[in-house]
Amino acid sequence: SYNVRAQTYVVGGLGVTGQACVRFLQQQGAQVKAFDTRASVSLPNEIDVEVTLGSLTAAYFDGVDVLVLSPGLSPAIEQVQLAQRAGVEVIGDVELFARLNETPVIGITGSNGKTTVTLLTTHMLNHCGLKAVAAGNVGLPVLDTLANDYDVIVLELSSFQLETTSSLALQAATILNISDDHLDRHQTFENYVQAKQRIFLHCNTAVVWRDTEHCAPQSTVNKLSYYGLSDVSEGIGFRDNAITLHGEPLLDANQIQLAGTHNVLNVMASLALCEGLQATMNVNLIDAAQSVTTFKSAPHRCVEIANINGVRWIDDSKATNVGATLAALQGLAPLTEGNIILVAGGDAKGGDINQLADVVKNEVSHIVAMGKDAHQFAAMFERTQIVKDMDEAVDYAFSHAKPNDVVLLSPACASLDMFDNYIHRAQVFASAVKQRSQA
Ligand code: UMA
Ligand code: ADP
Repeated sequence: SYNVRAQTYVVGGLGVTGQACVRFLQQQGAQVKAFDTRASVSLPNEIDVEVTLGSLTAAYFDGVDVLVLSPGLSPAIEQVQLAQRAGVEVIGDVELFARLNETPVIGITGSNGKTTVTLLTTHMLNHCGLKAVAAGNVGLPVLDTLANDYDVIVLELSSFQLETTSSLALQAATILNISDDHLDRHQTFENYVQAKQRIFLHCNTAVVWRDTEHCAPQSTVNKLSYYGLSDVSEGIGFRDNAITLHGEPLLDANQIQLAGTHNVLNVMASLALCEGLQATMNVNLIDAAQSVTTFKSAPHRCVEIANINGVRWIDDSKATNVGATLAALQGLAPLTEGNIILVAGGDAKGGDINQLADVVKNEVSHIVAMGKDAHQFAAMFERTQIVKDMDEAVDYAFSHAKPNDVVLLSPACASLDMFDNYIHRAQVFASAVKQRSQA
């Protein structure tokens, strides 16, 4: 087996992942030092490690065996190039985990729905009496799961994490969907798809949405398990407003607490992932399906935060790409009597905002756009108002919304040009709405 102690490591990046790597490697008794590309980093007191900020000298990698790179850092940066030229192996924290882990793992990637499916699958498995934990991109660094005794680990994997992972064995895995995202980092759509496809490299059951492109495995897997909204006798399907398994009804769609068709698909994917685990452990799919009735959405994903004079204000700040905003508009339109006012903008990360054009024309009365790529919304849709910040956006929406309208914050963009993150963006939105409601 892989001997951590025998190697000398550099940890690249000191965010949540880098800190977990330093802690873990030191506990294992390995030699570790770390770098961060930023001018300063703040570390908790208990972490004691040699840190180099900014550029590195060529000698920095002398005697180093492995660079564990954080997902937020591109393998193309000069520090990583330096390591590669020095013959240092470059891996991510998920690869390190994969070399040491002996617990069954489920893997989930995709442009949208990862966190929802990760949390829902974990909820289902816990409900079935297994000790399951959600980890990875969802927030808990994977290495932090190794100290505990779990029956199964449910891993949310970003394209960045998959890029530096090569030996991760998965009992069941899925690419939920693929639409433009992170093109600023992956350069081309094809590279982005190839990063996601790495999830199937050592996969037992591949869970596949039967009605989409790019998501079926392009490498060999043991078993394929299909799901989708069609009425079918194989795998997971849909008939008479119910999710079916091998043609038999499993769960009435009315019992799903999450809004929108995309969430029916999320439930299906989660059920199929649980079914994929049946080869190694006892999972009762009827129990798993029943647990959906008690699952609530994570915050900032199409959640109503206020109803003021008949206008519903919805926080979908987690919509950081075009695919998520499309799903929100398509999901909300049938449930909205009045108009939808869309609050959007930020950093489009190279994604194509024009993909929203058709839905926006049919479903949206005004767009209020802010941030770096606001002009892209204005170029797509005539009734777009560009604003300087969230306060001005909420003001504008307030003065234009009529009873039965919905004001939807679903930016189709990352928040980082104006806010700390999508949570901060949601908080600024919510407090602006609250202020107006009290005025
Ligand atoms: N950074 C630098 N220099 C460094 C290190 C980091 O500039 O030396 C910057 C990065 O460019 C990035 C930020 O700091 O803007 C954070 O990067 P990081 O790699 O340190 O991130 P972590 O704090 O370790 O968090 C990461 C995931 N973040 C990213 O991949 C950007 C978290 O997912 C994840 O929860 C965590 O590991 C635990 O596994 C967040 C995310 O935004 C939710 N993910 C992206 C997404 O979902 O779209 C991929
Ligand atoms: P991720 O972790 O992939 O970002 P989340 O579950 O956090 O996914 O949801 C992110 C955004 O995508 C939210 O705006 C949510 O409403 C939307 N969304 C969730 N599931 C899907 C899906 N299956 N297809 C398209 N959009 C989705």
